[in-house]
Amino acid sequence: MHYSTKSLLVASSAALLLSATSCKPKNAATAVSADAASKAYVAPGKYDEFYNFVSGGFSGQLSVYGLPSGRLLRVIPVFSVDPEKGWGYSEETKPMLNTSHGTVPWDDLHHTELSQTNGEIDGRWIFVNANNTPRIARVDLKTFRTSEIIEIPNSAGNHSSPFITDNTEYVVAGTRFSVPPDDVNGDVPINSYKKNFKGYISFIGVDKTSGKMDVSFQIECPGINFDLSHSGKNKSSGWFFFSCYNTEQANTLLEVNASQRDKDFIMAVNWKKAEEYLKAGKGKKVPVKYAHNTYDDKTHTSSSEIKNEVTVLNAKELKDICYFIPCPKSPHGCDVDPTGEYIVGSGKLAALIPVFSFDKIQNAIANKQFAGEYDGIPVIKYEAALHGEVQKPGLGPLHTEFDGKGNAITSFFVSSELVKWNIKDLKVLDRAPTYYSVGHLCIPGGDTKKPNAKYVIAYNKITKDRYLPTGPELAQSAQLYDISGDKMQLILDFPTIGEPHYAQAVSADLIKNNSVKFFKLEENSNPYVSKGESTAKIVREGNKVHVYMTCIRSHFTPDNIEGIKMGDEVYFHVTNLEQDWDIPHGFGIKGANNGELLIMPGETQTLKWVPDRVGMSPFYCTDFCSALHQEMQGYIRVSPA
Ligand code: CUK
Repeated sequence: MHYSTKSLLVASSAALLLSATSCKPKNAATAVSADAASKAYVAPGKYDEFYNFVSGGFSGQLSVYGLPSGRLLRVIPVFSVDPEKGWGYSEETKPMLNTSHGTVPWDDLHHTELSQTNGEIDGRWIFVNANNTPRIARVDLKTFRTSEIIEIPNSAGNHSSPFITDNTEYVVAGTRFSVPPDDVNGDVPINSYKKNFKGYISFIGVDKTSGKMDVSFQIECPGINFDLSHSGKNKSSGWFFFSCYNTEQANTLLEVNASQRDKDFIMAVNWKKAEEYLKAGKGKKVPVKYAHNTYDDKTHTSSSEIKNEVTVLNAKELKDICYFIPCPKSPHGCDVDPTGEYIVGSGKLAALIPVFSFDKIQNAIANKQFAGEYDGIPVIKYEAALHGEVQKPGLGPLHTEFDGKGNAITSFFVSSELVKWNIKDLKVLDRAPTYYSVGHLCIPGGDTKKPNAKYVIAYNKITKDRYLPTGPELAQSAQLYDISGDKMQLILDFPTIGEPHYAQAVSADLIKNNSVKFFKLEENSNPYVSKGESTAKIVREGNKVHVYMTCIRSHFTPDNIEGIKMGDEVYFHVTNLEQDWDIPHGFGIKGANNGELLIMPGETQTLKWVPDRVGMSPFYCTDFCSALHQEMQGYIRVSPA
């Protein structure tokens, strides 16, 4: 390769980040050990041991892989329309992509967080974030479908989310871009940043039974960027920790480099205390606009509601809910170990990893070991909060997961490796190259109280020379390492969809037996359901035509549709009468300007169609369903108005 590692060593730290792709570990081809294939091999017909939920980055979707095989099992559409699932095409799913800006049919999904009970994964839901138009979605792990999407007000670039408290009381979000609050006119000079821009963190309450979310409260903070976060656990339960950058509050990162300060911050938030202030009426209700969309598995419809108010606490006024802790150069990952005592901040441009102690933080607060204030918020002295530093661990630390045996594994983007180190004595124990430029990493349960440290997976940004060329853009990839022994051992590469950021993995036993196999037809309360072929019909209301249609192997009823005129809006309400596992039907019309449907057994979905010409439009089932699948078809006749 024409890259040189020497240049890395002499480059400035900022340039290091930019030149990340130039670092190619040695022995790329020989790094896999001899028994690797058998370790990743899952025989045909056998199930994988883990589900791996992987963020799809700018695809806006969530992918599901089996581990250790790396087999792609499903792509769950969340924030982007998806023809394969009819997501965002059917009238029933369109409202799920609604926001206060109208329909936003795309987003950038970075982080995944499985719901927890008592700090352990409970297998009920997975939460994911939309980075662009700030939203959080909840995916139901019984159906592997998106059940709910909530927009976050007073935010932009919802990066620091959707991390949860240890009993899933809240999904927490921190804004990446500070912006003028929604209730003031944002039409201000951009260089009035320091005066007008604020950073918000949001606590989105989750109903224990239904999982339904609502924005419980927000905390207004100085105008800095929140990057990542994690909940406390055990002793630090009730606290939340955020990494922050751009503490110089620069409105342009061109001349004033965002990383000019020697130290940015970790922000520690006492959310139990914040709850007390809320109860005591210290919250201020402010007008905002945000969408809240829910999908119902009985009516098979979704509804979207715009909410108008949020309760805000002010961090500056309430001096004891937020504390800053200095953290070297542009902290990215902010990870809490399984005991809840150690908080790891990963400064992207730092040559060390600081590890903070929850006990010491508490001590420092009690004894006012402060180094002054930042925008009215106490700053704890670095040394007072520090457990210690991992020295020379690698270049460009990003994220850390834990093995539950007292060790941490950190990803290094620039030096392209995973590094295992001991939390207590801060000694590096092992390092393994990644191919190349790893971002996030994942150990099953690796951010919970109970990691299952059989594997670590690295999610890489660059795969030059790892896969067959596919034009200018190459697949991004995951790499699976066996970590059951002392040394990390690479056993598998597999490509991912979109750009993988965070991912989580969980034992398949927690999820697989709860999987819904089909929807019960007798429970289908969609307003346009036909529960049998005898109730299929065509109803005209002015220029709207409702076709109540059924499908079952291997025909649609009705399959000859006449009486449609130019200027009509035709709604095909298609009910899949099947009551069997894995027998969806599809519905596509020639020239369809609203995409297609995919209808699960027992479900009703609606395709709106506005004919664009007089003539004959055939339709057919798009999902192979039986030997007579090719016969599953029909005609729509369109006549002049
Ligand atoms: S970020 Cu992507 S590698 Cu958005 Cu969690 Cu760190």
